[in-house]
Amino acid sequence: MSYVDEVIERVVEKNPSQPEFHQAVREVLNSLRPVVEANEEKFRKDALLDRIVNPERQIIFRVPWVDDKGQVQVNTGYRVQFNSAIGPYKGGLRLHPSVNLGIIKFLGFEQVFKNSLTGLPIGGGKGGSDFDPKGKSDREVMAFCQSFITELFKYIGADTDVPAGDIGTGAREIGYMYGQYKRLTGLYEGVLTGKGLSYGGSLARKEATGYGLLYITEEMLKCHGDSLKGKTVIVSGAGNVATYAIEKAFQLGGKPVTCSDSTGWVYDPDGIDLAALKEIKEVKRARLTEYKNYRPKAEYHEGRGVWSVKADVALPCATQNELNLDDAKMLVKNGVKVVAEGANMPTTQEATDYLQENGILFLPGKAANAGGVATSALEMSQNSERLSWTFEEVDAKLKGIMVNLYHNIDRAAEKYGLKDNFVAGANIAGFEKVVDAMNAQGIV
Ligand code: NDP
Ligand code: 2IT
Repeated sequence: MSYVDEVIERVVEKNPSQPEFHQAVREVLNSLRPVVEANEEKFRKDALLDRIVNPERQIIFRVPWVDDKGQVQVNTGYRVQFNSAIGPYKGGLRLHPSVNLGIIKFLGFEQVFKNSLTGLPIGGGKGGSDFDPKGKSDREVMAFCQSFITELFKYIGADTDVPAGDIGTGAREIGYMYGQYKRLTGLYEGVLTGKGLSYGGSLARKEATGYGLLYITEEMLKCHGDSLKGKTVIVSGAGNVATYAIEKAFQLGGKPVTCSDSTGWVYDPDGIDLAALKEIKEVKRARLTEYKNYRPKAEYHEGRGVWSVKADVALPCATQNELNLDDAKMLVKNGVKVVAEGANMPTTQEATDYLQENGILFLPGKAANAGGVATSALEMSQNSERLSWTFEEVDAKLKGIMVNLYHNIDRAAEKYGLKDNFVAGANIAGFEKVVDAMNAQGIV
């Protein structure tokens, strides 16, 4: 049996009930076959893939807090410090009831390669909790965040592990966590990114993931003799990534016509009303059902359905496995040319295969959404030098990183005779740098 198959088998056997982790490992290792098989004995002897799929450290802890009725609630907290070969662990904190160890491991594993692709010195990690911020008061969210950090502060630091936002963790949560970290340690340091601008945050971090997604999509289109101008864009999600993907899509001359949340979706043929979306989600923290109050002509539908709308470009920006094989078939039938993942692993493996087999230009999340973590690394740089760069400076750097990243994955795919297979290109290019650093540092 090949070394790749052996490792996949071991991962499945040793990590039962973690289907998302298996899925992420399978996807990466399958596309590494040409690299590994060219030097299989060395990879096996050094147990390189075994080391890559085993997190350096996994921390699981109790998070007790008191709700507004005086009832004690208990959640589980996680931080998976996956790989520090190229820098301190870096990656977001997800707060969502669906969080479990397998979800955090899939995200941490993806993060290792994504962070490598940014070209910046950041290793991979991820964390979070099964806490659901939805419907909680500010005080309850603060109580949870303080309790969460009261345990996690022992394991993080500006030069060791730097968490940030993800689903359910935005500026409010990062603020409460930062305050508690500072109180416990007495350190005013860049231990978290996505901070508010008044206490060490970076301009353009909020926008970075969505903007970066559109920068890389535009660069890919440019290299294929096309552009976003005049394109109809369908977007899922209505959170941080989706909102700023919609904003940049407009700025580049596209027309985003959909967005969605976990209860329903909006189709606005005139283009999404961005001001309304921001007010509903960022200010009121409300449901998309409210969108019709702002735009009576728009359609609101319960459930899912964004992928049924005819468009040129599809941007899944909500969560994992939200675009399945049936959706992929619908996209192809409707003439979609590009799918670029704003979320982490939003497309199932079967759907990815179908899209690629049908000539869709497919940009995987670990490349397409790397602008967020890249800008987090820029926030770390600003914190280290105790300076703040302008929005324009950060945005220009972000754009440069995404353009370089595109060419890097494009070259890697071409090198192995896989032109336009950006899944393979991203996995190979991300992997090569991490492996080089691991080899140089010996068996650690
Ligand atoms: P937010 O919490 O800001 O928004 C998430 C959005 O997705 C919401 O509209 C939410 O709807 C929807 N959603 C979440 N879970 C589900 C679900 N199980 N089913 C249906 N809809 C769901 O998160 P972000 O925008 O930050 O993150 C979105 C994706 O992008 C995630 O995959 C994240 O890992 C990834 N990502 C985020 C980065 C960042 O910088 N924030 C960077 C790179 C990737 P509702 O509010 O109803 O739950
Ligand atoms: O998935 C991701 O890359 C993020 N949630 C952002 C991580 C970060 O450290 O900014």
